[in-house]
Amino acid sequence: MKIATVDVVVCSPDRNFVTLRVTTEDGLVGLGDGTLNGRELAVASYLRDHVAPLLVGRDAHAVEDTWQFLYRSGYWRRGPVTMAAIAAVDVALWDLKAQAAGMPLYQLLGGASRTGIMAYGHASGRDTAELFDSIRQHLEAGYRSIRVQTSVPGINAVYGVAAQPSSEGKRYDYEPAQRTPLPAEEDWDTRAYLRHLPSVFEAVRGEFGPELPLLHDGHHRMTPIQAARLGKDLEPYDLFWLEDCTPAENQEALRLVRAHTTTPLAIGEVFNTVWDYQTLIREQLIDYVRSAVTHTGGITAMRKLLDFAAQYQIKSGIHGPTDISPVGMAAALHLDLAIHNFGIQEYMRHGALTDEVFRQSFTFDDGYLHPGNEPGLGVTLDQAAADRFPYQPAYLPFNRLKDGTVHDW
Ligand code: EZ4
Ligand code: CO
Repeated sequence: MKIATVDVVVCSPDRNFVTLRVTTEDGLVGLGDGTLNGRELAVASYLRDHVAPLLVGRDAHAVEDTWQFLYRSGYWRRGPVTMAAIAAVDVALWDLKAQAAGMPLYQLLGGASRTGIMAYGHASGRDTAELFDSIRQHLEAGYRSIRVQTSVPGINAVYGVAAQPSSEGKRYDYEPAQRTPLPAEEDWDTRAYLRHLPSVFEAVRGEFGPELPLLHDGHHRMTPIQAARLGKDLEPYDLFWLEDCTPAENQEALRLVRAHTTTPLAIGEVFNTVWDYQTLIREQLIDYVRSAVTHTGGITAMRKLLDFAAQYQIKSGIHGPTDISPVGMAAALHLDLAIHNFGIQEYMRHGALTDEVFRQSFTFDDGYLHPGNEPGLGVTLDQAAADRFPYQPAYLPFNRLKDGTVHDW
């Protein structure tokens, strides 16, 4: 199964996506996702200029060998651009192998370990009434686990909160990347946030009861001692997880957080290799691995990372925002279905334009996703549709403290 052509499709239906398309001499087409939010063209160039020429003529079946070749032979290791590019190749090759086998990819990963993949959605509101509406809409849309983000009094723009309430007839669509030539500037005050957030969870538990799994994303904005306090303050509300409480490239920081709270911790959406997790996993400082298949070297690397985590009773919580393309989502779903230590899957739903470009076979029913049973990933790309949506510059916002200091995303 020799690789005949390798090309990169950059398109922007609803938002930017980088897709790798690998075609074999017998005409099979495999897809991989290399989307890196706000840095899309860097991955596109890495793939087009430095990886595609190396792949033509190689055996598409050699998934492990190709991964090792790209990781080791480039000399420069790790980093989000490199690992997104390797992920795109890896997922495209797994797609091809499963198509050649005539099986859905999860069968090649060991077969299904469950009947469905529990998913969580993103509810948000600028106040309690708006937040409750958003949670109800998610429940009606079939979600059975909900991430809760809200505005904070005194802060003008908070990440994770939709600017438009979904009750105004618009589809709820929190999309942090703005289609502007410069990143938007937001503000932040950690003390105000720490004071306000527990009252929000108290209100949500009061309205929706004790059973509904609730999650929250701290987006790396706390120091270890602040995160320890928030974890303690949220214990009465029984969170499924508190995500990205500190900037975790300092893995040791989690020792302090862990020593003070039993709120489960999830970390890793900005990580890109197993090395970012060494201390976190070996010392059992987290409960969920948040990496995306798309940003962590693909199925091959994620499988090894999650097998390592499994030895320490740490589960998966694969990153699945809308900046993971339907190709990257499908890869996550096949892996979710196959691994034993599955935890939960993030699922935000793409917009209608994205669905015009990417035809998908996965389903979402009563809280559970399933990747479907088409051979391969089960996703195809409509090139004519992609051509209608050319790349548009779009950047994630950043935030400053009251005195003007740039703070963590
Ligand atoms: O802000 O994917 O948990 N999910 C998240 C996401 C991230 C975006 C950044 O590209 O934090 O919404
Ligand atoms: Co997050």
